[in-house]
Amino acid sequence: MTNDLKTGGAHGYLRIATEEAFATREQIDVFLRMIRDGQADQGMVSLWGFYAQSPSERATQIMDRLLDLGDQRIAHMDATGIDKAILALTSPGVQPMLDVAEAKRIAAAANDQLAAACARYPDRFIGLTAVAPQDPDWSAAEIRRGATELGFKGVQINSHTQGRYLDDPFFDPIFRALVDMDQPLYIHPATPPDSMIGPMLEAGLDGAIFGFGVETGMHLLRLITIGIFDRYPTLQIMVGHMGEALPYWLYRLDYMHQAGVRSNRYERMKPLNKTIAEYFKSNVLVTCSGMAWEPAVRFCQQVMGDDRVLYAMDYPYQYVADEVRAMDAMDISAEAKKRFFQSNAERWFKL
Ligand code: 1DF
Ligand code: MN
Repeated sequence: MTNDLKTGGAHGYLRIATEEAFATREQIDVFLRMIRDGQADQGMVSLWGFYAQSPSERATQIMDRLLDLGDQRIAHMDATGIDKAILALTSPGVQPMLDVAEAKRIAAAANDQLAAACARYPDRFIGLTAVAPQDPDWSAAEIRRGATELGFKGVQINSHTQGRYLDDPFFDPIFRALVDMDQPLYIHPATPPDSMIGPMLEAGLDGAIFGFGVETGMHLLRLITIGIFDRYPTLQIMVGHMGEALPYWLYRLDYMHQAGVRSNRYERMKPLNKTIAEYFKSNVLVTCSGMAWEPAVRFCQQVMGDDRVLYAMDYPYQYVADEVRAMDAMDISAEAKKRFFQSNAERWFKL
């Protein structure tokens, strides 16, 4: 990597990376124990059976980088011109853990560890709260603790929790806490649940290559079509990977949604206050994690507004200096580029 990527904003903007991952040792150890004891779902075996056990260069390097919230991470941010990283406990967080007391203990400890790292590097690290949706009331309290005591700026949930989706009324305390604290929810991908993963796993498509995006896009659509933004009009939900492909689908989604509503085809598909495309312009935020691709970024800016598209690197899973250069070189106005890299993150995370 050459040193042409500088932090400090002399080129006109700070680079704030909004989907950056860390892990804790005890989190990974529980994943490994669950795999060993036959308690892990197929997605966990595929994902963490690989990263936590493979001797390959990708797996060992990523494990080393995930576990570091110190000088190595800062050096890598410096080397790629990343001024600030918005950090979250890596997917699937503690969500697959069957022992709920253990899940809560590990999430709280991860939050404490992240808060300490943010205190050590206050101008470089920003935290998102990890929760254990298995216990929604505890998660609501942890969201409040994150916001009021730890200085965190949002919440990350890694898609489904043991096959349950956030549109289930069971999880409502989480949304109430988010709205009360006025913080965004980042729905980060996870491997699809066993009920969905079969044909993807068979083809090696269960992970970040495809399964992540399909499952997470569906999750956001479930929330929109159940009317989450009619119930909570101020709620903002972020998704990575250029909106998990949903922006590209908006026309068809709205056409078929309206056709379905008019014909009463599904009991739970009710009329909404807005079109799905309109919710994308009022309640959805998209980051370019894993998708440092100008045509996709500009398409999302065009359909959602350029105040709703944010930069992300997805360190350490996609640590590529040339991707930062590609985003720097986008043929958009200087003002739009500053919104993309800096001001949108400042606005929506209230930095
Ligand atoms: C991968 C990609 C893993 C992303 C991730 O978390 C992740 C991967 C476990 O490449 O296996 O966050 N990602 O967001 O693209
Ligand atoms: Mn990610």
